[in-house]
Amino acid sequence: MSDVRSSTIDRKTNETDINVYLCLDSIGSQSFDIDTGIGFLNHMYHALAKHSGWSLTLKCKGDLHIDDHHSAEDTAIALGLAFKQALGEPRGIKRFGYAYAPLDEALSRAVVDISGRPYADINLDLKREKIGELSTEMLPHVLSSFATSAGITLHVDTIKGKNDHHRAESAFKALAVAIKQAIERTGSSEVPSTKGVL
Ligand SMILES: [Mn+2]
Repeated sequence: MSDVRSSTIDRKTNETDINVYLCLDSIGSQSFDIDTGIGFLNHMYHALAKHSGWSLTLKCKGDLHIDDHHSAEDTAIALGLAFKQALGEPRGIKRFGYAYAPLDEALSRAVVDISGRPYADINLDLKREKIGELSTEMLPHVLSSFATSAGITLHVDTIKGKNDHHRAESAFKALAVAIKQAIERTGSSEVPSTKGVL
């Protein structure tokens, strides 16, 4: 069980051209090369990767001349696919993870189940129209797109916070810490389900 879990995804459509390299087992040797074309989204993916213990390369050439929608959505889909592929059959992992993460006055909670059942309930309650060049409406959409393509159940709630940058960042950090816990190896090779399959 010492092998490193990693994946590469290339996803090209008429709207975006995306390359992802993800390594789930990078604590102590993490590297990041994240360029979605949207600064605040880079910041969120960087926070997610850093606090999950991942190494992440994520490059997107998208149709930002239209708006930020396709680039934000498609990078989340590609990252979810990379996550699912890197994890492979979910044997010998904790499966469940939950965490709270603060950022100054903001506080978020994330609960994940590496269930094979795509479901997301995301409540960030952001007030601003945009943070940097990212429409705030894309932040819950990014998290739910990630959960759907990763095939995980995800609940994220921002509980407190006055500053939308802080609210969003605390949500991604909480998700990161929850995921780090859920994908942690137990040392067994068992599938963590009463069904025997996930
Ligand atoms: Mn920040």
